[in-house]
Amino acid sequence: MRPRPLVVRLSFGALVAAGTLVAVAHRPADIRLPTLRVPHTARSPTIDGEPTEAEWSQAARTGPLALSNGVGFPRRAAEAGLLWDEHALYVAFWVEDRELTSPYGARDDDLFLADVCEIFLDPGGDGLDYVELEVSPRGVVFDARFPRVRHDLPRSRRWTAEGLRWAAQANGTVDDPSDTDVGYSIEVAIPWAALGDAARSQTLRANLFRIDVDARGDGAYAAWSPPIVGDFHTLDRFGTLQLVE
Ligand SMILES: [Ca+2]
Ligand SMILES: [Ca+2]
Ligand SMILES: [Ca+2]
Repeated sequence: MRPRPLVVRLSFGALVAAGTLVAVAHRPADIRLPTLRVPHTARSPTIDGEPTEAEWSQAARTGPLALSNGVGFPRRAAEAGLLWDEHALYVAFWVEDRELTSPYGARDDDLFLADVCEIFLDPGGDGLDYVELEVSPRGVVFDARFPRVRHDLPRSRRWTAEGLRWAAQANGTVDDPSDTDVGYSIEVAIPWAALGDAARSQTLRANLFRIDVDARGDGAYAAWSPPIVGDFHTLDRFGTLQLVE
């Protein structure tokens, strides 16, 4: 959730300081906000952490998530796919990771300090009442609803997304640095009812993230729509999901 702001800000600041060529090429205004047309699915996928159902082959795909400072891509790729039906928004992640790490075991733990995939949804697009969902390679979930940006984290994370279903499947061993892992996958079903009235529209603002941490604690931060600054809660950098038939 909080991508070590100092590190990310420093890296972007260093680029700006290093030369106008790089800085000009990656000004936030130059990186367009993405839109995805998310198809309706007649059959809901089985939420078991293995996004292998035929429905997922019809999903809208983000393509490889980019580094969150907007400059290039992480060494280990991650991609998300989305579907919807009358009940829920379905999100899958396919993640490469050679070193799975996430020691957390309880809902709403600080999953964002280790390997994790994150979904931010701002249904009304007004920067208010937005939702943050995270799932770790162990299949632990974090759900928070913020009345406004970064407002009162302890209180915001006490919120529970009613009816949320999620699962993760690790291809490797989590928190065992003695071997080399392959990655993990995630499936999430987010009921529209959990998102409130603003979600009952054909478009919603959203962003999708992946944090890849190694055993030394070094992290790589990737996004569907790079926030540019070192903060995933940069709502004006969110992309748009269009729900189509
Ligand atoms: Ca599945
Ligand atoms: Ca919660
Ligand atoms: Ca990792």
